[in-house]
Order: sequence, then structure tokens, then C-alpha cells
Amino acid sequence: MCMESDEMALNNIHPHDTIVRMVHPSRIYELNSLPEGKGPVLCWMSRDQRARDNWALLFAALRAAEKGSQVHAAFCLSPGYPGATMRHYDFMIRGLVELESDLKKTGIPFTALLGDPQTVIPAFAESICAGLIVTDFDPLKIKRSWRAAVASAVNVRCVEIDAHNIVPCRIVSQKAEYGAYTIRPKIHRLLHEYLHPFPEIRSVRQDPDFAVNDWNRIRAGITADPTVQPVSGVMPGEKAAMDALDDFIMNRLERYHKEANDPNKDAVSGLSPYLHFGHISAQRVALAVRESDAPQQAKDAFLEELIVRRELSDNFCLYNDRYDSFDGFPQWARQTHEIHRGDRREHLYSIEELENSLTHDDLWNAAQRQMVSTGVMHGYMRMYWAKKLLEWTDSPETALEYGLYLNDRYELDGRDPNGYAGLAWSIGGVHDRAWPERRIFGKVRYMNEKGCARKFDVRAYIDRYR
Ligand code: FAD
Ligand code: FO1
Repeated sequence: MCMESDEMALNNIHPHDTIVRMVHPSRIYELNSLPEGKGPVLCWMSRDQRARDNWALLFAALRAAEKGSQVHAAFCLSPGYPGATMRHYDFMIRGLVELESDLKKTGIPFTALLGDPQTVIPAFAESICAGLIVTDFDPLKIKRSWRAAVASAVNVRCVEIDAHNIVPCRIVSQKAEYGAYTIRPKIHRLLHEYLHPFPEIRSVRQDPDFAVNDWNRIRAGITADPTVQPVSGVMPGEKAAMDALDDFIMNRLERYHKEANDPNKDAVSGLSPYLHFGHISAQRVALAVRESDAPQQAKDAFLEELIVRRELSDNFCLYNDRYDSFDGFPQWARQTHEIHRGDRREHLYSIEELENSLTHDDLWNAAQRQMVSTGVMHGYMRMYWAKKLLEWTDSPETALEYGLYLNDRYELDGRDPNGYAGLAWSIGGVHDRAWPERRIFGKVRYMNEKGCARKFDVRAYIDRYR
């Protein structure tokens, strides 16, 4: 039987601070049309796994304060998330352990659940008599189906808050954009409304019955492939993410506009695993970069990737259900691929040969090895790597299938809208234009080793990942 909860308040929130003032109302998307109950607010975290700078958690805490109830955070670990391996679960679980302790400091109880979120979240919500469920935004199909199932299984209001994007994805545009050139002005027009500092949840005055999460039991319940080992070079969690941001701003940002395309120069941020698991907010990164002393050109080049390109990927996945298939490519690209289906391929590799870096191309093999051994392939090499899959497999469908499999298996940031958009750009011309026609690629942009050699010391890269 659900009883009304005790009074609580956010002691750092001024009595006349309202949700509308703190969390932009356009971030809120109703997932059902049910009324709120009086019980606690459940913040079901999924894409944004952090205590700080999290609009979904802020909304949940503020709403709880407004209605005098408690806020409770939860994360549901699905034992076999598609394509994920122990490398990903290890990174994610270590981040969640830190999240549990960070939330405890603010007074918010955190429960780690195990199972299918579509049944586990409604059951948990019922067990704590939740009066409102708040979750985060994610354009991927699996996450959309989880949210829809939860929203229809519960008997209280369920809302989604875009805690990942600076300008909420549903607000930037209501259709699939053609490319960066069409979404850029839409984002820039709205940035001033959204790119502001975050309010802070310092502590919540509530007396929760803190759940003790049994992390050993949770780890034991994960069925992901254990053969892809965790990597040691990237530490998970909010603290490590903030340290990585500081390190980037101090030591590399000033060179970003000149050297980001050189995989030997170590000029990129390395933030993508943290952004993927929501250990850091893109808004926090953008604010810190904007306020830094780096040259304006460096800041602009970086913010173009972090904001425009990243939000374009979310737009692609939200409005194109076939973001992971040949059918999701633009019409001109499908047409050109049809014309070139029969073109003779000089090299044809199996997935095993590709996975084990056994091609004739030392540069490609080095990129594949960088991904397998470090969990993060350099961004410039990702383009070359994916383009070659198109050249060395029997069809664009196979190229995409192999690309998604390898990317999502080894990249720490795999299974992300950026990955779907990146592969669709490389193989299917998504967000790109038609180029002069050539063998196999048709009008899809081509890349070769000579082009790489013009940009960086190819030999040095090969030697590094030999
Ligand atoms: P930085 O250069 O420091 O950029 C900062 C942030 O901007 C990145 O973390 C990312 O969030 C965003 N960003 C940078 N480049 C892009 C881009 N091209 N498109 C969208 N956002 C971008 N990114 C992933 O997060 N996950 C993936 O699985 C993934 N797979 C890719 C596969 C292919 C074939 C291609 C071409 C690109 C892929 N990308 C993917 C996009 C991009 O390569 C990575 O985001 C970037 O290399 C991550 O390194 P970084 O954080 O050091 O990037
Ligand atoms: N999200 C969840 O809510 N539960 C999970 O068990 C889960 C596992 C998981 C494993 C690897 C990975 O890369 C992502 C995973 N995610 C999980 C989703 C993640 O939080 C992101 O929302 C999407 O992958 C990207 O948008």
C-alpha cells in the first residue's frame, strides 16, 4: 500500500525557484498522459549516468521538492545490451559505483537494478510507490521502446528530459536534417537560450532508506562477452571525466584546429567514452571550452564537433528509424550503390580477417589494432577504416554490418548515435554530398592512403600500433 511520503526540501534551492526557471520547459517530453501521484519521484537514469549537471536528475529533484516528496534514482542494467562486451559493462559499472557514492553525498538514494528495464522499472516504481517517473532522452530504437513500454506499464506520469544535448534534440528540428549545413543555423539560433551554467544540487534534506547495491551480484548477472577485456588507459566516472576535460583544455585545446586530424599528434579531447555513458555533460564541456583562453579558432573547431556534429547524429537517429541499415542512406547514395554493386573488388576480407588486422594494408591494420587494444580509434582513422570496409566487402550492406559489429564491439564509445551517423556517413553518404563517380564507391566520397599521407606521418602511426 502506498503511503504519502515525508516532507523534503532541496536546501540549496530558493523557495521561489521554480522548475520552469531552472530546467528549460522544452526539455520536458511527456511519455504518457497520466496524472502525477503523491509518492516519490523516480529518476530512471540510462544515458546520462552522472550526479552533476544532469537536467533529468535536477528536474526530478526539483519536482520532488515542489510537491514535498522524495527523489529516488535508479539504473537498470540490462544483462545483454546489444553488441556490448565486458569492456563496456566494466566501464559502466565502475562509473555507476562512483555515481552511487556521489548521489549518497547529496542525499539521494540510488538503486542498481538488473533485468529487462521494460518490466523491472515499472515493478521498482510500484515498490517505492513512485508518483512520477523521470527518465533521460536517447534517440536509439532500443531506448525508445524501453521508454514506451515503461510509460504504458505504469499508472503515473512519465516524462523524458533531454539531459544529453545542449539544445534539446526534439526542439532543434522536427525532421531529419540533410547535413551540418542545415542543422548548424538552427542550433546557433537557439544556443543563447540553453548554453547557461547549471544549477547545483548540493544536498537534499531527506531521510532515505539507502539501498545497498550488491555490485558483485550485479556483475555476476551480466551475460556480455567476457573475451573483450576492459581497457586500462581510460578511467571511468565523473571525476575522471572532469580530469580529462581539464587536461584537454590545459594541454591540447589550443592546437585542436590545426592538429585534430593528425592521429600522431594527440590533439583531440578523448571525451567520447565519457559523453557516451553520460559521465560528463556536453554542456559542461562547451561552457568550460568557451571560457578557456584557447585561440578562438581552436574553440570554434572543437565546439563544431561537440555541438553541431554530435547533435546532428542524435537528429539522424531520432528521425531516421533505419539509421543502422542500407535503407537509411539517402536516395542518391542507394542509387549509386545499386549501379556499382557488380564492380570487381580487388580485395575481399572476411570478418575474422578484418577483426584480426589481417589485411594487406598496414595503415588499416594499425587503426584496427588501436581500436582493439585501447578501446578508442582516432577520429580521422575511423573515416579511413570505414571507407575501406566498403572497398573490401561484397556489398555496402556487408560493409555496414561489419562496421557496426566491430565498432560496437571494441570502441568504448560504441552503440552511440555518433557511431551510427559516422558509419552511415562513411559508407552511405549520410550528411555528405555526391562526389565524382568512381569504382565501387560510386558517388560516395572516397579516401585512400595517399590522402592520409598528405595529412600525417602514416609510417609513425603504423609503428605505434604495430
Ligand atoms: P574530439 O575531436 O575531441 O571531439 C569532441 C566530441 O565531439 C566527441 O567526443 C564527440 O562527442 C563529438 N564529435 C567529434 N567528432 C564527431 C563526429 N564526426 N560526429 C559526431 N560527433 C563528433 N563517435 C562516438 O562517440 N561513438 C562511436 O561509436 C563513433 N563511431 C564512429 C565511426 C565512424 C566510422 C566515424 C567516421 C566516426 C565515429 N564517431 C563515433 C565520431 C567521432 O569519430 C568520435 O566521436 C571522436 O573520434 C571521438 O574522439 P574525441 O572524443 O577525442 O573527439
Ligand atoms: N543503458 C541502460 O539503461 N542499461 C544498460 O544496461 C546499458 C548497457 C550498455 C552497455 C554498453 C553501452 O555502450 C551502453 C549501454 N547502455 C545501457 C546505454 C547507454 O547508456 C546509451 O544510452 C546508449 O548506448 C547511447 O545512446
